[in-house]
Amino acid sequence: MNYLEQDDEPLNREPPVSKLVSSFITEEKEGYDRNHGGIPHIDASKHRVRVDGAVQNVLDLSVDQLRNDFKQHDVVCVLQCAGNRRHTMRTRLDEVQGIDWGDAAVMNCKWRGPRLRDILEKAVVQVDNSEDAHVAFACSTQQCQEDDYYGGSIKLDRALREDADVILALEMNGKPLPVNHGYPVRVVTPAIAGARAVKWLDHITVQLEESSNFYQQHDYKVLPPEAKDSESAEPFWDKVPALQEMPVNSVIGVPQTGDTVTVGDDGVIIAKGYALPSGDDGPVTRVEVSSDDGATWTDAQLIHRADENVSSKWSWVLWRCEVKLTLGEGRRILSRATDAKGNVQETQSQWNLRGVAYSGYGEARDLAVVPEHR
Ligand SMILES: Nc1nc2c(c(=O)[nH]1)N[C@H]1C(S)=C(S)[C@@H](COP(=O)(O)O)O[C@H]1N2
Ligand SMILES: [Mo]
Repeated sequence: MNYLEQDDEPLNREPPVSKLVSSFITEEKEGYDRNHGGIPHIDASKHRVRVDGAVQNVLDLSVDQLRNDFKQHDVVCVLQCAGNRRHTMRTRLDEVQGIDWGDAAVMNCKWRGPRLRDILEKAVVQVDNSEDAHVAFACSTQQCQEDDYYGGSIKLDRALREDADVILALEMNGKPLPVNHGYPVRVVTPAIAGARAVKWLDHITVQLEESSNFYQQHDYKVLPPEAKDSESAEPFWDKVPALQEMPVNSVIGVPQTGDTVTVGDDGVIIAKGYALPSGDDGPVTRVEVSSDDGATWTDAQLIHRADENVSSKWSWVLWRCEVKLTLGEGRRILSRATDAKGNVQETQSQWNLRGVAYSGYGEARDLAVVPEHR
């Protein structure tokens, strides 16, 4: 048994967003944590990832095999909880169910490991049409709050697409995965909601249905507005698709709602934030900022970090922008992002019971603007 112990309480936390937007690559200690159960402590030397289902060769891969028998691939990508920005939906639109995430349930890291497609190639997938099939991931050692293991799935054709960069990550930012982020191996599915990036991965199944796990079927879905409470939501869970790709988004990290900001004679402050592309349509190509409730917009400067041989399409951009504000109380700044395919961030998202995929304009409200020298 490679399952040693499990911390009891699910660890859920996010850093201050002002801190998050100060570094293009999110350091381990600044990364958010999202867990539906305790954190398993796994002995990597005994750990195996089983690959089965609609495959010709069932595989039982050790961590050494994952590292040595397959080409290692680097991906810089955002990992974002589908509940990121839930607090904004809850306070700006209406009450929702779920952890009260601010704007920092997201991180941009460099991940390294074998491509899932290379592993599936070795297993030899046996399905007539990859468009109708799924790849399910599981961590069978993690007892969760709503199910007795954690699991999720993505479409098989996405897993097989070389340019979709789905990997089984063994490293984060050049080091072995930290225990809380899935040591010794997790799935990394660029542009797809964090819920499918299964940590402490021990089982991959090629199958004709989606994962039957609670977190695929009964959570992480954008329910229609008619689903107003748990009871009225019930009939919709089977009908609404599982959330996969996340929408174009941007957030203001500095200043924050309620801050007092100091301006010189020019009335200018520097606003900073991050912006995320929609699904496959990255990178973000434009971020605009407004200090007059959206009447006029100024282009922000985008900060990328090019990495040789690594696609820039999955990562965030950080942005900074000089913004002119008038002295007084109740000032507001807005941000909106556009990605390479022309998807533009919407003013507000539609309310949904679970408060997922919020992507309305970034906003810093109730700013008090005071002069530098009084
Ligand atoms: N085994 C397992 N994998 C998991 C989860 C979990 O609870 N257990 N949470 C998922 C969710 S909802 C998110 S948003 C990401 C969070 O990853 P992190 O904790 O490394 O930030 O992991 C996903 N993978
Ligand atoms: Mo999540």
